[in-house]
Amino acid sequence: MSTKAKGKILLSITGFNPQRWYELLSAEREVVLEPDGAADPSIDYAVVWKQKPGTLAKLPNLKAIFSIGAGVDHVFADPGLPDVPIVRVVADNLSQHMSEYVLWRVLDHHRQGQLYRAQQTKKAWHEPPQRPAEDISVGIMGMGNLGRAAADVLKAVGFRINGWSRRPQEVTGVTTFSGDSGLVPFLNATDILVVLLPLTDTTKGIINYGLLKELRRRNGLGGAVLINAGRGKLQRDADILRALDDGTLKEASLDVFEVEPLPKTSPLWNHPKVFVTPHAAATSDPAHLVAPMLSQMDAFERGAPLENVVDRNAGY
Ligand code: NDP
Ligand code: OXD
Repeated sequence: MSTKAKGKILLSITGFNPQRWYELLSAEREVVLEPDGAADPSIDYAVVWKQKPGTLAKLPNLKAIFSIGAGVDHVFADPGLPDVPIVRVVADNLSQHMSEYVLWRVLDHHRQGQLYRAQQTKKAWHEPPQRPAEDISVGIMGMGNLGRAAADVLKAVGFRINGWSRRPQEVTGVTTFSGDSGLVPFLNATDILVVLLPLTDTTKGIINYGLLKELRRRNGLGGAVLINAGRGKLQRDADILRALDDGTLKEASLDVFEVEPLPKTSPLWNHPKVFVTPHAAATSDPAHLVAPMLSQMDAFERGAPLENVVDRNAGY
């Protein structure tokens, strides 16, 4: 098929430079960065990250929207969203990045990284007690592609794993919980909480003080730990600060925040018990993600169904 016969792409990205995505996509298809005027009937696909609200409503012949991330809350944030399939990223490369982040943060809390960093600044030589990984239960909220991949890696190191999802599921070597009725039992059995949920109407604000109170605090870690790499609006930053300050939480690793970039005035930046990363747990790499996106478009044009299509009712 010639380049001309292939459907045209609108690349609509805010927050970072789209150049690499543009180069790789345009190697095979015509790509534009802004719709042409009030309405652009020539566009077939939109490849987006936090597209400007209203942009997609100007594309009367749009056939599908491709999110360049696994999360799609940024797509749904557009009130003029057309009713076409939304495809999200499911890719080994992304799962690998996320599993590395989760393993890194779990091990750092488990092996007392905060304590050793503080000791080093004081040149203090003190060896705290050590517990084996099997004494610690890591609870993963969101047992989707990323949660299950992280569970595999943590299991291999020896941690006990609990998983919580919307619908019941069975995962080898994981104690699974689901739905509203499974949430408190899941939390009561969890020492380190890893959040890998999507942001939806149901999950917004779920990581609040009441939820953190339900975490187990009986183990060699010296308190419960929160790791959030899902979305910032799942959590209430103020509740996390309260929980850290009154001992409900021992420590937190936060990759995502209610407002991003995290405002310079946020007390989370300087909190001695908080480890901050700038929404960088698993970065979408165009070198790995553009080829499968283009293959999907080719297959779709040959009549195949799209894969990894978001369930609009569930919101993820
Ligand atoms: P999936 O859609 O594969 O998995 C989502 C999981 O969350 C599923 O297990 C789902 O349950 C569960 N879930 C959704 N809603 C609820 C609910 N109301 N109650 C209980 N469980 C629920 O997503 P991914 O694993 O691919 O990605 C997860 C999220 O990670 C993304 O949405 C994104 O926000 C975030 N992310 C963050 C990145 C970063 O750099 N910080 C990078 C990439 C993604 P069920 O299995 O029953 O459907
Ligand atoms: C994603 C992200 O959703 O990077 O993929 O946050």
